Amino acid sequence: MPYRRVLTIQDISCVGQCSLTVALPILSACGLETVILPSAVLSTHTAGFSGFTVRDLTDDMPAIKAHWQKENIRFDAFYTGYLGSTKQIDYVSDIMKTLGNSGAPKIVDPAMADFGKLYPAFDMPYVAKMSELCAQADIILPNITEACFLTGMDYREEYDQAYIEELIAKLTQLGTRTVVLTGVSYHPDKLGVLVSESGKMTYYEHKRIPKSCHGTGDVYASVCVGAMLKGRSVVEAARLAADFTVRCIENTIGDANHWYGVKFEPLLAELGRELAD
Ligand code: PXL
Repeated sequence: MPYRRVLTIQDISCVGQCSLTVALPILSACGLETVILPSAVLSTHTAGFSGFTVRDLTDDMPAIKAHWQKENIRFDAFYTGYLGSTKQIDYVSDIMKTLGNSGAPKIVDPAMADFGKLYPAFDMPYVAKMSELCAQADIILPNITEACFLTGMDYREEYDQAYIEELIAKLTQLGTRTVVLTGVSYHPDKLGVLVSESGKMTYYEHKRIPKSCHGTGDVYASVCVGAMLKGRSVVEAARLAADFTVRCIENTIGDANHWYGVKFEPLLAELGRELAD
């Protein structure tokens, strides 16, 4: 496999095992050169801590991009996650349009919502901008809540295959060809991921661990991106990421104090071996 350079744009939550503190080690363990562009710096993530600090880095982006351009720095792939503002999404879109090597995929995790609700920092204008970013992406990785916000469909806790297929159809109408929809469950003790590639759907079902852990969306997306950039098909990458995320949750649930993220680090060497050339 060629040595590839990926740019990932998401926040640094200093404490909380999510976003860049998950993406950087995971992509590096996959064997990829990982360049980061922090969208914001927070003292912790926003799901469960109170009084966190936030520094939005939107206004730093144009100068960072200009410097990279002057140095002729280019990327083989882009992967975006939790972003800082609607204005920032325009900058991110411009970076992806101008700093890619030929064929560099644009992979967007529209990290903005879960369990039927937007994260505290976001509102409907942000959702509209994120839909525009998804329209330009080659691959998007929403959960069901995010898919509902992106498409305007009602969020449901209980649903059938027809509902999921309608979600996928509407996501595809946004303009992206490949959708990796996470958190799809047709049985109470099972969970899965649905991959749609130009309308061809593949569902991978795995066991559901009866506890949800924060940060698993970021672990999932990072492994999936890492595996795709290491040459795995989207379906293979989606499976590998699901299995890895399950192992991370299993490695964490015995520790009641560890509520804010998953203990993924002890499993990184295993992931590196799975994706070794
Ligand atoms: O894991 C998604 C995420 C990323 N970054 C921040 C968050 C969250 C989810 O709540 O708060 C700052």
